[in-house]
Amino acid sequence: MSEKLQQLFRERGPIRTIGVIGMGYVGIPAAMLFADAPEFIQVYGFQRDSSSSGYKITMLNAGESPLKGEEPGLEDLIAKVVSENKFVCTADFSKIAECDAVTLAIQTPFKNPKDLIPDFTPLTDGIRNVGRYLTPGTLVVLESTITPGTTTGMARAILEEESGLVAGEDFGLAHAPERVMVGRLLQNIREHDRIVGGIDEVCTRRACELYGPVLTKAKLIPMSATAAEVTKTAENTFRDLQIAAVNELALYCEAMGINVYDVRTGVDSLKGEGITRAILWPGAGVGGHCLTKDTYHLERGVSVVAAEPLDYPEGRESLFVLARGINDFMPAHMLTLTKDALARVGKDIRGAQIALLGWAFLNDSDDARNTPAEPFYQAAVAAGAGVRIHDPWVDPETAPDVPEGANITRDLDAVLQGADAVVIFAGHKEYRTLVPAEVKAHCGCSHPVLVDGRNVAEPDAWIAEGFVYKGIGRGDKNRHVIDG
Ligand code: SAJ
Repeated sequence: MSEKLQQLFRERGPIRTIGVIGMGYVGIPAAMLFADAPEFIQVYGFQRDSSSSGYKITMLNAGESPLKGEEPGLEDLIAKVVSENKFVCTADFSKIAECDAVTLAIQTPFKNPKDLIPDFTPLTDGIRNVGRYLTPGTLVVLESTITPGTTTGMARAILEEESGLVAGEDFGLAHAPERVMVGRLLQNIREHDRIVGGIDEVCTRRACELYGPVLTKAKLIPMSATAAEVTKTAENTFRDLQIAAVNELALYCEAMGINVYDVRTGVDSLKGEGITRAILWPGAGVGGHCLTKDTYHLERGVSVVAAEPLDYPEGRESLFVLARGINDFMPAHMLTLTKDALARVGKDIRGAQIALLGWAFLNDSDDARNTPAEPFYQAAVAAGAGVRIHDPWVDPETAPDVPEGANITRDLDAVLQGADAVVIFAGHKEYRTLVPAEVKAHCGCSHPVLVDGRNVAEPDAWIAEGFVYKGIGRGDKNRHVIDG
């Protein structure tokens, strides 16, 4: 433990001036909550004045939020702290030299989702900028989701190289992973327990001083920086694992001819101290930018942070990676269900017209990042089907990675017109009220197919209307007698 750093922190006194690097959906609410805390007197929001995101500087300094979508309380809070001169957004990174603490909330996306390697460039650029202006006695905190070993490895090396200072001696270094969800950013920061991991106890304590004032209902959970990195990646890995477990159960139930939702109700009924089962919901797949990548951060981490050789069952693949494989299999299973249903009425996938309902990866959301509908779309087109996409939430202009030739429309009737198969990928509320007779009229054939990936359709109502029904986990209905 460093006496020198403790002395430097004592000389600095309490944290008063804070810098937040990266004015995105993590950095902006974090900066505003720091600015609104009476303990702190000034917060700088650092944002590169680039063509793609420089507009944020002007908007934030005008007290406006550059974030899309509803974020309760954020717009008012930005206006408040700007009017009180407690927050300013700037591209002048030299002001980092004035800060007692600097946090980095810069995303680590995949360069290419296919190769599962994160693009750390934006983050390393940010860390390099901090290093350039770092002064003794400053605390640096990484909030981005990172591969375990990054804080004490790559981040520490860059900061020391750029500043000529030594982490843990001249400056503090910690990891405090963000746990925010779009739509409830401020609430999540205030109310989710905060993992705070320093490279040593002095840094951990200083980081607790930084985050303590912004928590309302939540508590601080101190640990080492690497344990904090593992916590963040593991909490999403475990959620992905839970989803994979219920997806596998759904596949088993289909094969055994039973209803997975009956089984789920039964399993979920086992509640009580230490015996509750965390059974989640089966579906058409797992999208988003958290669960699709954090498992691979954890997997890379265990090879990077090799304190001891990993002792693991000989020849067995990682359970976590297997879970990813099961979740990534679900769109292919949706195509199998579609093909099987078409075959029941003598149709082939080749030449079939498919209405794909729901491009977003989440119910009632416009977020389409890494949507499981995309691999389904690609495979269906490759199999010779025509696919029209409907989503009432996703903005076709800004949706990421929309495949070449695909277009997303909000005109449901047009997407349903002449469809041989209606395939539901997102559980949007609009799809829960579809009327089988109306959908069939648009499809215009005697036995359209309905494939329900999110349990939004009541099977008997659709079967009675002459649909060939298939549902994830609905082994009790997937071989029904075709009416009419
Ligand atoms: N999904 C299922 N079955 C489920 C739950 C989700 O198939 O039972 C699918 C969803 O359809 C979606 C994907 O998984 O395609 C991810 O859903 P999600 O609810 O996990 O939403 P995310 O990806 O936004 O996850 C975020 C994470 N939050 C942070 O990283 C801070 C995650 O840790 C949260 O648990 C999750 O939000 C949440 O609970 O909302």
